Amino acid sequence: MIHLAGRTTAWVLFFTLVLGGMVIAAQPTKIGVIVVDVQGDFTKLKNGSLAVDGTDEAYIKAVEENTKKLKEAGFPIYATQDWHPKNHVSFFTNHKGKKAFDVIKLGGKDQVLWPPHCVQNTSGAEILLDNKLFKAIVKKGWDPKYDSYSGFQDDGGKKTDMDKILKMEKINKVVVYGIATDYCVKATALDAVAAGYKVIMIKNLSRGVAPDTSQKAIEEMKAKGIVVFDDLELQKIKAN
Ligand code: VGL
Ligand code: ZN
Repeated sequence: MIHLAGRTTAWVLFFTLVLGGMVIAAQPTKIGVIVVDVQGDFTKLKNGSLAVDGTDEAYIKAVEENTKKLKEAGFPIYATQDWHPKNHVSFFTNHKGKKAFDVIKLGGKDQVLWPPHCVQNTSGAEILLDNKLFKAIVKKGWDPKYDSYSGFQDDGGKKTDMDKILKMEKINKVVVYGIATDYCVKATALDAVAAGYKVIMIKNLSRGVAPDTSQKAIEEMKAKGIVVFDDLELQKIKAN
C-alpha cells in the first residue's frame, strides 16, 4: 500500500513536472514596440528647442516607415511622450543663475538642466508620427518635481502605466527605438530589462544627444543583456 502510494506520488510528480514544464515552454513570445519620444522639440526637422543631431526629415521618415512595417507584421505599437509642465525641475529656466546643460545634484543624482522642451499642449510636444499607429501613448515627466527619462517610471519612483499595459497584452519582448539614445531610449530599455522583458534596441532608428554618451549607452544596454541591432529586420526580431 505504502509502496503503491509512493509510486502514485512519483507518477503524479512526474506528470506535474513534465506538463508544467511544457506549459512554461509553450508560453509564446509576444512582441511589442516602444517608440520613444519622437517629438518636435527633439528634432531638427521642427527646429526643436532640444534638437538632437540627425533628426532630419529622412530620420523621421525612416522611423515612420519601419514602425508601419512592424504594425503590419502584427506587433502592437506604443509610444512614450515627454510631457512637462512649464515649471518642470529639468528646465534650466526654473533654476536661478543656471544655463542650459548645466548639471546639478537632485535627490543625490546628477540632473542635466535642459532648455524648456515638450511643454504640455504645445506643438513641440507633439509626436511626429501618425498617432493612429499607436495602441497607447504613455506620457511621462508630468510631475514638476521629477524628471522621467524612462517610459516605465519617474525619478521619484512613480510608475507609469507602461508595465501594466504590456502585461495586459501578455507582451514579454519589446523592441525599443527613438530619441534620445543616451537618455530616454537607454532608460526605457534598461527598465524594460529590469521588469523582465526581453529587449531589442534598434540603433539606426535612434538618435543621441552626444556621440560619447550614446556609445556608452549602447555598451551599457548590451551589458544588461539588451540585443542591439543596427537596423530593423523582422526575421531577426522574431528569432532573437
Ligand atoms: C529626453 C532629455 C530631456 C529624451 C527627454 O527624450 O531622451 N532627453 N527629456
Ligand atoms: Zn524631458
